[in-house]
Amino acid sequence: MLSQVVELIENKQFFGITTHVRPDGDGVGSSLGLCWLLRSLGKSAEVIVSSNVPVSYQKLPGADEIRLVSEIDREYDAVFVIECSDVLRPEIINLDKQFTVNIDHHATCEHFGTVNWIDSTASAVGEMIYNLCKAIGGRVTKEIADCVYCALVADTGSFHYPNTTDRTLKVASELVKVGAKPAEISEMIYNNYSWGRIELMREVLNTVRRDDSGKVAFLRQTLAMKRLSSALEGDNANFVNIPLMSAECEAVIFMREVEDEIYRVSLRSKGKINVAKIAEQYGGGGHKNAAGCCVKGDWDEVELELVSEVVKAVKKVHEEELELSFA
Ligand SMILES: [Mn+2]
Repeated sequence: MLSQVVELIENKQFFGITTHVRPDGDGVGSSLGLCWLLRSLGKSAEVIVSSNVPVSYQKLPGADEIRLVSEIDREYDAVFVIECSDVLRPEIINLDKQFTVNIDHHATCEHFGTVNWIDSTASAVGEMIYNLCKAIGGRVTKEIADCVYCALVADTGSFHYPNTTDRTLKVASELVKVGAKPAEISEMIYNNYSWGRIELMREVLNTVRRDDSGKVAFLRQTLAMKRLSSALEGDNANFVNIPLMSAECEAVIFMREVEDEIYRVSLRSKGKINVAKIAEQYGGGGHKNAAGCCVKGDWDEVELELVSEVVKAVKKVHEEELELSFA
């Protein structure tokens, strides 16, 4: 919990901070925000990750100092693990042998840390980093504000998603007050695509189909598409959200081939449709409206199975709503 995190920061000196592979805006923004906070308290801290930081986040203050590692290669008093369902998610060897501080806002997170602070009411880990800063009596510097604001924008889809609360907006307001520039940060995150990403998007969108009801869309990215475009790792992020922009579409399945017959699946939904439950059936997890898992097997067969699960979930919500309207 928060008080334990405050206490251990006060009692220790050398900190590592890491997040999951293929880090997103919350992973990078929160890690860097925490790094700046620790340094402002006179501590030694660095961010380590096992895969490249997406271009969109490379301009965040401190991003150029993020170290790419495959194993723990320094002595830390503690390593913060940001936004990870388990200790293997960062894909850093020997991380499990460290004193770890697990900070996450996913309810499905395992309590793998030596210390665990999970707040599933937070819109982003960024919101928790802000709370930590306040709890420890730190000053929210411009650097912290930029990084944490980026985390909030990324995880709430620019304050579009249902995880956006009055607290999220209050924190965002405080960050803007100390110097975070909303227009600049949004520009950095969203208008920063490589041309390779546009080319990859063209190929992926070409595969989009819908189920008979028209409510469930599915699309895929093959290894060949990735090879043919000049897209970089992380350039497929957010493709899953594109079909949801259609009024008819209520849920989306995006399958990305990572190896022959192995796919990373992203699931998105609107309203009450719970895709986290479906992801969990396949050993994954996430939030009600945004979840992911990894599946293996014949592409068409796996896709058919996933589509039928999601269609079932959509139907269930519509049936419940119908029942309510008669009640
Ligand atoms: Mn997050």
